[in-house]
Amino acid sequence: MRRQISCWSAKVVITLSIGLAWAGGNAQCVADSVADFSGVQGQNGWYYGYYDRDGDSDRTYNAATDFQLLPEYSASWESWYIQDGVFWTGIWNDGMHPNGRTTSGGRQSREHWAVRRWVSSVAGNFVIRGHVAKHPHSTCCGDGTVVHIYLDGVEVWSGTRDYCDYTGYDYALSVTLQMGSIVDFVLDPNHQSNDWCDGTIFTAQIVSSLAGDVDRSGCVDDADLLQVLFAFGATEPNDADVNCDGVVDDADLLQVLFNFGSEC
Ligand SMILES: [Ca+2]
Ligand SMILES: [Ca+2]
Ligand SMILES: [Ca+2]
Ligand SMILES: [Ca+2]
Repeated sequence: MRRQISCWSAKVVITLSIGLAWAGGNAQCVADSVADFSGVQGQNGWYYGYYDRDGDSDRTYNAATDFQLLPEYSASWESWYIQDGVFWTGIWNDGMHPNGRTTSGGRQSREHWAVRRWVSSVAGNFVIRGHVAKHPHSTCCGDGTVVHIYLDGVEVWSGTRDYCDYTGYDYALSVTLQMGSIVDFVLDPNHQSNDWCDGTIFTAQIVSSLAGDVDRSGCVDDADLLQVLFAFGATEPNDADVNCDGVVDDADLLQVLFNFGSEC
């Protein structure tokens, strides 16, 4: 692969005159719930909250009025929570936990849904993708959980996580975002409101709808290829990290090549 890369590099450098658009951030990977996670509300556009369903008269999640911020963060547990020891409700880098009417460990019987919120800093067509599974620290019990994604208050996707499914599944959906669009990643304890063993991995990436369009010109072409080649080996956040795995390498180059000419 490296031999091919050097050939490509020589070819494109010699034959092309390119105007590169070096934008800040990563044009391919707009947001990542795991990499962006922090103990600061609003950092990188992420907010950590919950929905007090038993305190809501219509028991229907309204993103505009029912979202509340989780008030506490534990640096040692690297997790957001509310009233430790009173509710299980919490959010950490790759997952979350709800609280249910049927609960355990001395927690209060009350239905809370965990809500991880992202406020869009981009506009256009994107893909939201991620993984859902039972958390490895959670034993096999309970009735599983339900995950939802709401875009500007409208549920656009939902899935279930079975009580003992450690393998889980990937999801992906295409969306159109506006600047300031609100995307809520929501975990509810399932219809029985039983939170036993409800620790759930629920990750989210917001990525370009056109893989390989590094400079977001709307087309995958020489300019994108050059940008990947120039950044080859980079491990800091980089536009050329097409597959959003934190490094610019062969896999990113392949995605550009596979999609070369798309939308041009
Ligand atoms: Ca409501
Ligand atoms: Ca449950
Ligand atoms: Ca492009
Ligand atoms: Ca990569």
